[in-house]
Amino acid sequence: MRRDEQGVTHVIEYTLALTLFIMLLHSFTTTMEFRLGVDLDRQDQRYPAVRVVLGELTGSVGNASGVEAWETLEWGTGETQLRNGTTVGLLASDGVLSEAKCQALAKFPYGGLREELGINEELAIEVRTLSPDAQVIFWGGDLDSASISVTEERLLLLRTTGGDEVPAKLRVSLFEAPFVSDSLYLTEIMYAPTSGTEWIELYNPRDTAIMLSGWKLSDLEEDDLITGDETEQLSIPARTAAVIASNPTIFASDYPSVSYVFGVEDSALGNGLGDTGDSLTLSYGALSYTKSWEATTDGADGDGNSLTRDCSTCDGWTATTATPGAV
Ligand SMILES: [Ca+2]
Ligand SMILES: [Ca+2]
Ligand SMILES: [Ca+2]
Repeated sequence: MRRDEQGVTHVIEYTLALTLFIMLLHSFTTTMEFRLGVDLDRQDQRYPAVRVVLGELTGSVGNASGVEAWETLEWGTGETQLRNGTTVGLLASDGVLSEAKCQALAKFPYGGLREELGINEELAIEVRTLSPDAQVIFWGGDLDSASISVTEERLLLLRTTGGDEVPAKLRVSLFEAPFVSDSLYLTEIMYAPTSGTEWIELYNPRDTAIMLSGWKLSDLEEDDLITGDETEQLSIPARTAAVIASNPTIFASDYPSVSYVFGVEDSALGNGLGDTGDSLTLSYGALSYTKSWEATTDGADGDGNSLTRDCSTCDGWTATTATPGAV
C-alpha cells in the first residue's frame, strides 16, 4: 500500500473512531438527562426551532419597510425604523454573511427580535470568525445561567467591513433561564434646569438593545412608567444613552442632537423633581437604584449644571455641565 493510501486509511479509521466516541458520549449524556429528570420533550421542540432561526438569519439580506440596507436604520429615529416587521436576514446581496448586518443585530431589543423570529424561549446569537478567532457579535440572554440549552451552528463566509472574506461560524442557542434585565443605569439628573424641561439620562451598557417597558421612575411622591411616541420603539440600543424628559417635545427642540428621547405617563418625572432636594428611583421588578440630592450640598441648583454620575456604574455623582445623551 502506498504511503498516501495508508494516510487516507488512517484518516478514515480516525474519523470512524471519533464518530463512535461522539455517539457513545451522546447516548451517555442523553441517559444522564433522563436520570436528572431533564424535560426532554421541551428540549426536543427546540431543535426544529433553532433551525428555523438559522434559516431566517441566513435566508435573505433582510429588509425593513422595503429597505434592504436595514443595518443603516435605527430604533426611534427617522421615518423608516427597525421595528416588528423587519426581516433580519444577515446576507450581503451575493450570499456572503455581512459583518455590518451581524453587528446591526445589537440594535434589536431583546423582546423585539425574539418576537420577530417567533421564539418564546430565551435566545442567544453569536457570530465568530474562525481565523483569526474573534467575536463579531454576541446577542441575547445569559447562557451561563441556562439550565437546558440547544445550539445549532452554521459555517459561512463573512465579509468584514474592511472587505476581507473570512470563514465564520453563526451559532444560535435556545435555552431556559431567568430573564436578565439588570443593566440600565441612571447616569444624569437635570432637576433644576435654567429653562426648558426637567430630564434624566439612562445608559444601556449591554451589547444588545433594552426594552423600556416595565421600567419605572419614582420620586418620593409618585411612580411613572416610561412612555414613547406610538411610532417609536420603546427601547435603547446597545451601548447608548437615552433621555427621559418631562416634556420630550421641549427637550427635543433644546437638544436636537439627542436621538433617543422618551417621556412619562403624566408629563412630570415623579410629581416634579424638587429643586432644593428630592430622590429618584429607577426600578424594574425587584431591581432598584435610588439617587437622592440636596441642592445646597450637591449643587446643580439652577446654574446650568446637572448631577452626573462619574462613570456609568460608579457610585460618585458630581454637579457638572449637562451632557444629555452622552456618557
Ligand atoms: Ca409623574
Ligand atoms: Ca425641578
Ligand atoms: Ca450625560
